[in-house]
Amino acid sequence: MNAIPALPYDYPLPDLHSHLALVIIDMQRDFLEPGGFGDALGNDLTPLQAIVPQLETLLQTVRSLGLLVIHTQECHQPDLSDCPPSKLKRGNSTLRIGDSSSMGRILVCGEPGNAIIPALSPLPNEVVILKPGKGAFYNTPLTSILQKHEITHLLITGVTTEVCVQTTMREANDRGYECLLVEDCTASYFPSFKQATIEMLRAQGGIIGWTATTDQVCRALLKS
Ligand code: TIU
Repeated sequence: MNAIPALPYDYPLPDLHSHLALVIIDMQRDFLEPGGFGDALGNDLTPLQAIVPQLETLLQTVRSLGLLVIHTQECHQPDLSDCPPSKLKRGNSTLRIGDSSSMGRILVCGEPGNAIIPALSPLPNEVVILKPGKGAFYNTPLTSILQKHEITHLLITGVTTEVCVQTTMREANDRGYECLLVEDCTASYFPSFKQATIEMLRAQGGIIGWTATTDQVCRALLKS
């Protein structure tokens, strides 16, 4: 059986590549660019911007193999009816979800800042999941899309590692998916949180899943 060298041990690939999908979580202007939600929360954006080249490499490889690509966007309807009051009120930021910023209304579907960054723009044949929560399974059609495509294995990437990425990986693991987090294709505004997340996900014999680098993933996929 083909495998990706990974931690805590090799990640067994499915018999058919077509059962493997790439998930790219929330690589949106709102999280990566000045004036967006991440910036409004007072974060340093540079760790998130730094993963873009590796994600471009991984995306190119996955596209060349014809695998399913799933992008997610954290966003809400313009009337914010899908945003719980707790999420709306949380924090002490001057800019809140739904407020106007230099890139349009913060975390609202269809606004310029809510778009995926141009370097990783979805192709017309790729899946885009609009999600109101942190996890990509909550209040979205993701489960039925994965079932329709007979996906069993997920390569997970994106931002932020300990928030939407970790939540999604835990949700996927509970639903029976074999998940590998691509270490250098995920980032947090807090590098120590990224490191802690990587370690906790793969502890106890891969309690939530595996981790590997872009290079390890791409080499294994291209030779298998
Ligand atoms: N604020 C933060 O770290 N993250 C989010 O709110 N969303 C995602 O992680 N995508």
